[in-house]
Amino acid sequence: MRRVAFGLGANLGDRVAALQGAVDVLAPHLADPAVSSVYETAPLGGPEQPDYANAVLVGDSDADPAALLELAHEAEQAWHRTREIRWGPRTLDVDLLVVGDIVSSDPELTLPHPRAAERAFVLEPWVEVDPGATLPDGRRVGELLDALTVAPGGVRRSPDVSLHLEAR
Ligand code: A4P
Ligand code: MG
Repeated sequence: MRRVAFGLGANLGDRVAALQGAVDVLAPHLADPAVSSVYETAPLGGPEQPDYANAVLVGDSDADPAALLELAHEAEQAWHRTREIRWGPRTLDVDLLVVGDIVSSDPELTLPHPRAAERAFVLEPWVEVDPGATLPDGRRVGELLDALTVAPGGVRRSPDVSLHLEAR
């Protein structure tokens, strides 16, 4: 079994429902799944756009990376994700952050996710749900987060909403 982490993001429509929809598609394929709190985050890059809701889902899996990416795309399609503007607003974005210690530079599936290590909206929920998480090169997610300069209020935990895992 390999440790798998998915980054979830939404900034259009019912954002929490979209994140929950992704968890509903992905978590049944993971052993011992766990999901972070929901975070309210300032948009990074792209055009002017609304704040995102972000979360991270982790678990263990034997599935190969291509099958996990396929699941991520399935979850996005369930929310009618359209890809028009790179880094633009989206109803649901599901990124594969790591698949164990697999490293790949394939543009169709780059592992670990090339921008995960520099994004507080990924690292903060990730360290919450999996405090010991590391990248394949051994760097700890918590250390990467400590090394970032995050704009005050850029990533805020939303105490009033939470995602849930289906009873398995
Ligand atoms: N792809 C390659 N590697 C991966 C991977 N590890 N996981 C390929 C997922 N997909 C991967 O993705 C384009 C192609 O990347 C896919 O076909 C897949 O084969 P996409 O999701 O269609 O494009 P995108 O999301 O618009 O671009 P990209 O570069 O993935 O953007 P990011 O890096 O996901 O950033 N600000 C805040 N606060 N919160 C956010 O969640 N998200 C983005 C999107 C920008 N700003 C944000 C947030
Ligand atoms: Mg993406």
